[in-house]
Amino acid sequence: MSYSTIILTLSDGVATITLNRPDKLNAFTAQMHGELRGALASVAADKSVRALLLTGAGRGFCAGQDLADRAVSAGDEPVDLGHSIETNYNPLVRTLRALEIPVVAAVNGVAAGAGANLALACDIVLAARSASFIQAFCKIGLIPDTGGTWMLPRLLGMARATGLAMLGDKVSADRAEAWGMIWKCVDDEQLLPNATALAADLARQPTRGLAFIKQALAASPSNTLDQQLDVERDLQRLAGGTRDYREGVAAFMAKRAPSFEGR
Ligand code: T3D
Repeated sequence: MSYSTIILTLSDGVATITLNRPDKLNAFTAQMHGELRGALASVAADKSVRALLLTGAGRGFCAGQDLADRAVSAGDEPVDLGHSIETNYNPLVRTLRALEIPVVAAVNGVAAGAGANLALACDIVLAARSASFIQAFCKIGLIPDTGGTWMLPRLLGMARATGLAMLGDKVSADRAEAWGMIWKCVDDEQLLPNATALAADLARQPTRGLAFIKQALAASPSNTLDQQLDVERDLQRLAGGTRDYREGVAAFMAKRAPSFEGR
C-alpha cells in the first residue's frame, strides 16, 4: 500500500512510521488518520514486526488536529467533534495500546494537542532536547483528548495535569523527563540513532513477555492490589509457557546470550 501523509518502513523487526506533513507540523487530516490506521493494521498483522517506532518528519512531531479542516463560517453547522474522536482519535489510542509489541515515540519537535497525547500513548517516549509538549486544547475551547485526561493525572498527578490542561503551557523535553512524563530527553542529533537502537533492541527481546508487561501495566490503574496480583498470576502463567522464557532460562544456565524468537 502506498501512503502520502505517512511513511512506513520495515527493518530488522522494527516498523517505523513517520508522520509526514512537515509543512503543517504533521497535523492530522482525515486522510492521515486513514493512512495511519492502515499502516498500524499492517504492522499488527506482520508477525516479523517486533517493535514500532513513531516519529515526525521535519521540525515537528505532530500539531494535533489540522485546524484548517475545522474552520467554519458564521451560520455553518458545527463539526461533530465527538464523531471525529470516535472515528479517528479513540481508535488510534486503542490500537496503539493493544498492539502486542512495544511502541517507541521519537518526539523530534513540538507535540501539541492530540499530537502530545499521541506521544504519551506510546510505551516509551524519547524526545529531542528541543522538542516540547503542549496541551493546546484549552486555547481553542476544547479539552485534552487522545487519552490526555486519563494519561496526564497518572503520569504527573492532578496538580500538574490540571495546570497543563487549563493553561496550555509549553513543557520542554527536559522538564517532561524531570516530571516523569516521558522516558528520556536526548540531544537532538542523538534522537533518531538512540530511538532506532532502542526499538531494534526491543525487537530482539521476548516479544510475548513485553506484551504481557504492557497488558499488566495497563490493567493496574483501575485495579486493587488484590485484583492486580491475580492479573500477574494469570499473565505470568502465559509468560511461563512461551519458548522465549525457556530460552531465557536455558541461556542463563549455560552462561550464554539468549536468542529470543518472540514466541
Ligand atoms: O477536531 C477534532 O477532530 C477534535 C480533536 C482535536 C484534537 C486536537 O489536536 S485539537 C488541538 C489542535 N492543535 C492545536 O491547537 C495546535 C495549533 N498549533 C500551534 O499552536 C502552533 O502551530 C505550535 C505551538 C504547535 C507550533 O508553533 P510554531 O510557531 O512553531 O509553528 P507555526 O508557525 O504556528 O506552524 C507552522 C505551520 O504549521 C503553519 O503553517 P503556515 O502558516 O506556515 O502555512 C501553521 O499554520 C501550521 N500548523 C501548525 N499547527 C497546525 C497547523 N495547521 C493546521 N492545524 C494545526 N493544528
